[in-house]
Amino acid sequence: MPRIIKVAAAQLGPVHRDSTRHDTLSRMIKLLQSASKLDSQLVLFPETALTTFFPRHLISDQQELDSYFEHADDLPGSPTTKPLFDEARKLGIDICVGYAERTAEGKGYNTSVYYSASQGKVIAKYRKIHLPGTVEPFENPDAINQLEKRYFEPGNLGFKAFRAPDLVLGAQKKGAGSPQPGQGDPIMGMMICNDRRWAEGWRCYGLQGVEIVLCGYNTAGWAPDLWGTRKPMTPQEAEDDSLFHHKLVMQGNSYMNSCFSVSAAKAGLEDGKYDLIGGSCITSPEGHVLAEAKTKDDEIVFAEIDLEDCRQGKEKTFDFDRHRRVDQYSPITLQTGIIEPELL
Ligand code: CDV
Repeated sequence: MPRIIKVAAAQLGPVHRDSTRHDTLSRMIKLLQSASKLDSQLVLFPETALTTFFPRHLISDQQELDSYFEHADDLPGSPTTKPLFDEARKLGIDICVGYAERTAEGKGYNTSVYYSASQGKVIAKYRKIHLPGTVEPFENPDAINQLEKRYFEPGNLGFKAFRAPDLVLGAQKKGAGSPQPGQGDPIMGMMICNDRRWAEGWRCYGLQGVEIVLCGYNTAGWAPDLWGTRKPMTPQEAEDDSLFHHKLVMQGNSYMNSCFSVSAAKAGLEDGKYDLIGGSCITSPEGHVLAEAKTKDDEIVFAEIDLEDCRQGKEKTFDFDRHRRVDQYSPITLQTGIIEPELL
């Protein structure tokens, strides 16, 4: 039976250090309204959607740093974010939003939440697990920094899939006969930016039968100190490569876990000079790009998808139950770094 759902990535153009929260929220609401005209049921916003990607800066002014974080636990009820969630509720669109979270205990996380419009509340939260970059800035004064390890703790909520209610017709519910794989409400997983490059997270979701992975990102087009300079590149070549790697991991991991993925960029020249790639896209369980951003500005990327398309991979090539050999995979959880074979 088809399980059709209309999904969208809301790509944002740059949000600058001096952009006001009011302006950014207005842009996000406008994108939501555009997505609504296409009958979107679910809209994904980028990582740290509400602010500039501040971890590129070494910020010593605590007041400025605090201004990039959400301090409230309840985003839909917090004055700085409420209008977005109110609009989502009004339009009947689920939203997934990335933001910097400051907990009551003072810890910082790079977080995203999933808000269900029909429930009128956040039903799932994810905290970024693979924090890239460094604690201290690079020695090169011209380097593009990535200070996420300085400002955030590694996520502590795991890769926990969840079901989103009221998006597909005729979903099987608890207690209505024995559970049939691929018949219930859609199974979602969230990840944030750098997480998408790590097969481990995808597999954790794959093992929960994930059907749609949502991933917001801020990905530099030019960051030689971060990525290495063994093969010198022009800024354009570096940006092309960065975009290539983004699509490679979204397509490859969607295929290997038989799921759709939606990815949303914050794109363009942020803070006047820091280039972020675009390339927000929706990919299929067979690894194809179904829709893709054409600009590096505010843009809706939309596709109507049928979750039934996940079944082929999950039941054949990637039927985990029949084909996985966990007794041979121990290095994956026992080891972090590389241990090379002994020298000859
Ligand atoms: N925000 C990110 O996590 N960015 C990383 C890179 C650029 C360090 C990414 O994987 O895209």
